[in-house]
Amino acid sequence: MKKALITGITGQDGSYLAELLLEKGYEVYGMVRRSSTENFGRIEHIRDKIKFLQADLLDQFSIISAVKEANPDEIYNLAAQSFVPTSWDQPVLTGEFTALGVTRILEAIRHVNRDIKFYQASSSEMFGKVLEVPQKETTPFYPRSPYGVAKVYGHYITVNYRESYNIFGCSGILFNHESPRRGLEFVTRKVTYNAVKIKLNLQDTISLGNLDAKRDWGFAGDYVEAMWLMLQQDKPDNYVIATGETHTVQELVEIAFGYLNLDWKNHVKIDPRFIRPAEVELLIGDSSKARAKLGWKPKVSFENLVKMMIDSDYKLLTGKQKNS
Ligand code: NAP
Ligand code: G4F
Repeated sequence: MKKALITGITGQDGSYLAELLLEKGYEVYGMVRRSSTENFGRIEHIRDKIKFLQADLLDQFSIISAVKEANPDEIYNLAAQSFVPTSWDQPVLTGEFTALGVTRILEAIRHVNRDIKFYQASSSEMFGKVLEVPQKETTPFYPRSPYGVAKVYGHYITVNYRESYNIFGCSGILFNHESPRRGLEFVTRKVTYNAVKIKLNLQDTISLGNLDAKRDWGFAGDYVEAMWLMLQQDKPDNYVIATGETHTVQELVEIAFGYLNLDWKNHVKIDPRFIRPAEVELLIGDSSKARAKLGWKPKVSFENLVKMMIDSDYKLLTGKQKNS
């Protein structure tokens, strides 16, 4: 039985990856940080099957202890301060978690067992003000937020430990991926959750920022499969994971409100508080390398993803299925 340690197991991706690895027969360890109230909502249904280890990305010794205790075959580093706007408010902390946290895990691998395979959750935010369309593994980076800058560090430190110490480290450059388990502050979930509330007359409007930004949005459940596939290859490498389609925030709004038979123009307000100091205007990924080498491809379309999230939020808010 293979063993895997997942950091960020309480997050969106951590929960889907834990499900996938349990299905594949792995013994799954989850690294969690101490909190005054438990934050296991996304993994409640599988918590009995997971072995939890307390550690924090800021604390080197706790990470070494967790790695020693689990002694896993694979580590998936999904933990991070992952919300881009917060990275302008807390740039130092974002650097500590999202950049240096990666080095702390790699150092634990170097000291405990160099045969552990390592997955780093890199991001399309690294492409920022894009220098090529579509973006692929060789596209130069131009990050536009402290978060993006921190992810560039995490990417290169993973490549560096691969080249310096022969550690099997993979960097997955994942484009935006969403699900009913997405945090409420990210734009997809913000739109689906609040559109349902509007439909139910619980509120009348939703405030958003830049409706023209374009993103390559996929389904998180499809993307965790790519993470696992990367660690099953003979050699470590970097891979772009994306759908190859891009949509504006406005299209997202149109689909979500349209599915609820609402006219979005009556309910959406633009609030400058949600406009970013520097925007990533366009993301669209070329995942042909992952498709050819990993045999990976996305299964859920953008429209079905938005509908899946609306259906889930409707059930969450009413306790009933939405009639189509
Ligand atoms: P998420 O839902 O925000 O989850 C982040 C996880 O990190 C949570 O489990 C959180 O724990 C944990 N964490 C944060 N700070 C920590 C610390 N100091 N010590 C230990 N754990 C800590 O993020 P996600 O959407 O699942 O994304 C997973 C990873 O992929 C992140 O690294 C993100 O930056 C990256 N990524 C995401 C996307 C995307 O579109 N979703 C795309 C590219 C890359 P708590 O529950 O305790 O807060
Ligand atoms: O949903 P978002 O906050 O995601 P963003 O910034 O693209 O970052 C996500 O994807 C990255 C991968 O590219 C991950 F690395 C990162 O961890 C995270 O998961 O914003 C998407 C777009 C932006 O252009 C933003 O300006 O939506 C625009 N937007 C417009 N109004 C809004 C809003 N974003 C948010 N969060 N809230 C709004 O009201």
